Amino acid sequence: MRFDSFKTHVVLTLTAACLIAAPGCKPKGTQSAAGGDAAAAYVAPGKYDEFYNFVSGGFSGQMTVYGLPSGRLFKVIPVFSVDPEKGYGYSEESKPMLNTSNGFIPWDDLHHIAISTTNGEHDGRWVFGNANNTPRIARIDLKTFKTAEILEIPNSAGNHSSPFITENTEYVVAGTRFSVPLGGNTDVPIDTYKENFKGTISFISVDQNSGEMNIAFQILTPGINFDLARAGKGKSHGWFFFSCYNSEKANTLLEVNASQKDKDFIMAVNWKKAEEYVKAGKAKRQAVSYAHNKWDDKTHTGTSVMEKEVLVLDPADCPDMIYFMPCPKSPHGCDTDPTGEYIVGSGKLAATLPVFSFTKIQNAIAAKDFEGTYDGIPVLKYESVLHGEVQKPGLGPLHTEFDGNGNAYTSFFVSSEIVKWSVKDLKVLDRVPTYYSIGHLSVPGGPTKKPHGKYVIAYNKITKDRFLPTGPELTQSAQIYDITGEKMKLILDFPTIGEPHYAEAIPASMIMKNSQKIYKIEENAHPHAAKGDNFTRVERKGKEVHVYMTMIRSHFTPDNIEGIKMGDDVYFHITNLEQDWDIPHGFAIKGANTAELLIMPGETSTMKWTPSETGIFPFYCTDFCSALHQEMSGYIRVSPAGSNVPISFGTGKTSPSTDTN
Ligand code: K7E
Ligand code: CUA
Repeated sequence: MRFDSFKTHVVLTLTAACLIAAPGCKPKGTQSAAGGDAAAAYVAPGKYDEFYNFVSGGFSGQMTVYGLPSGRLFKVIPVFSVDPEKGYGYSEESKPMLNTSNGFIPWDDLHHIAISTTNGEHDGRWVFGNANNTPRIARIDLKTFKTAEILEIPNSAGNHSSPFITENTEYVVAGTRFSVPLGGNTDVPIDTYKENFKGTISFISVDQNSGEMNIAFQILTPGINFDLARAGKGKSHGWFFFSCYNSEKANTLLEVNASQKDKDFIMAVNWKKAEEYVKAGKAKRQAVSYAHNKWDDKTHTGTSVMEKEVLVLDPADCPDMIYFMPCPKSPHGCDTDPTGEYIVGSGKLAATLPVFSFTKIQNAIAAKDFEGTYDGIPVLKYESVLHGEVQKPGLGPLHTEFDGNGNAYTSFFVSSEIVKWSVKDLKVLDRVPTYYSIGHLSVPGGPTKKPHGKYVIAYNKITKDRFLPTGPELTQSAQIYDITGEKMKLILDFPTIGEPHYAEAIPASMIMKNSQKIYKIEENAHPHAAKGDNFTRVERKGKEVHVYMTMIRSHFTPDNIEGIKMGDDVYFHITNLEQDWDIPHGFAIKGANTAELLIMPGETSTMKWTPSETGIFPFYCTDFCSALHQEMSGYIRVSPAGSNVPISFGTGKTSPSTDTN
């Protein structure tokens, strides 16, 4: 979330001097802003990092991959935004990945990621990310670090509470940030919010072999806003918890109108029960339209299909499926501890940090210990389900992560710090300042049943004086703290891309052993692949010219092409014949108003080019691939529309010896 309005609100409504000075005021007795034990983050040249850190790219729409503890950037994975560096969203094959029911969308805002788990522990298969703006979930394959699938979510507007996964990655779950009118007539006055606006949460099934996602069912909810969520695990496996705000159902000036009530909610969903209702035929079919985009590693091509239907459960038909738990003031993060017994709600405007007990929730439900209902849904009594409150933890709690030793780490935006506390007795154990105004935080394995621990990383909203200035916008940044001792120790600042929100870290050993080195050329099933120089050719089909080209160190075949005419669309289908790790070739042609192509070993990729004038257009390889990379180039001739220059093509037809004749 962006915090501008939140800050204003806090300054207006709370009086603590520290708040007005926020962001960046330093709690007493903390170490100085500079320094830190940088040696602890040092990874010597040629040595590997211990963890991969998958970090959301915020408004860049991408996901980034860093090493921990070095903070070195390894990769920007293009997900929801076009990326000229890799030709993503520009190559003909990748364009379908960004298709939606609103057409091709070149940008989105990625806030949260989730690494797949088995039995509640990281398994290193996939990482999921959310598109916050035009609601979608992406699945990235961790063998190739490529976006393998993007599924749009209908009946959603602002897919913030997402993606969160169940213990065995049975489901990826997504809650809508904005409630909106659903179904047939959505053209209604905004001030009919209370009658007409509804929320949904979506349970997206994941095929355990292929990873393929499908919307299993949606649950209709009252017209509130969903912020974040977590699955239960261990004893609470089968349940899901969502933080909700705007229980006031305000539709204007939310910073005031959605902060009226003393408490909002955490919504507890019994998804095993929901599954039973779906099986029993309680879900209604609803006609909708949403894009389902899949990448095929064999054809090196994305396809986009419009899905037409979704199953919706209405809680009115499904008793004992969802419950509300009161949670102080506008909860943001909602995090379950490694045992699954404790659920931490972080009320952004609250002075305490409530911790709920799953056992008490179950007991209260069994005893029908309700304080009333909200839109027909039972509301549990706060005191009955509360494990306890962390007293005076800090100001503006946002998110909580866990280590494997019974400790929790909560980020505090307003007081700009990480606070370590004991889950069992709720005592504050330590606090360190962050520079500045931390949003999310991450402990390696923090959301799993078996956290890997060792570090906590702060993803900050404001950078101020931490790095060399770069004009009005400073780099985004993160900070790493060593948590192996009793006290947290700052060991490194590192810049990040976009605005980082949630991130997860996983031991490198769980990923690197599976990392794919090449695509096998014999498995290339692209319909336009040229799997050897003898398959290269140029074919005219009316106003379309198809160039079937290969690339290998250090030439293109063909590299001289003639017979293109004004008014033609030229499709370069280029196959990289290399079968060697880390030898992509690039392709760029003068005047192309798209991007380059960056083609992996064994892959085929297509660029569409429409010449805008006659003449000779050079093309070249953009990735320095050999000592003769600079020689890896060619020419294409474009003649006037009526010209009778025939199609011709070749490479090395004119050898240097004949050239001297
Ligand atoms: Cu940045 Cu997860 Cu969108 Cu909190 S949210 S910070
Ligand atoms: Cu191929 Cu440079």
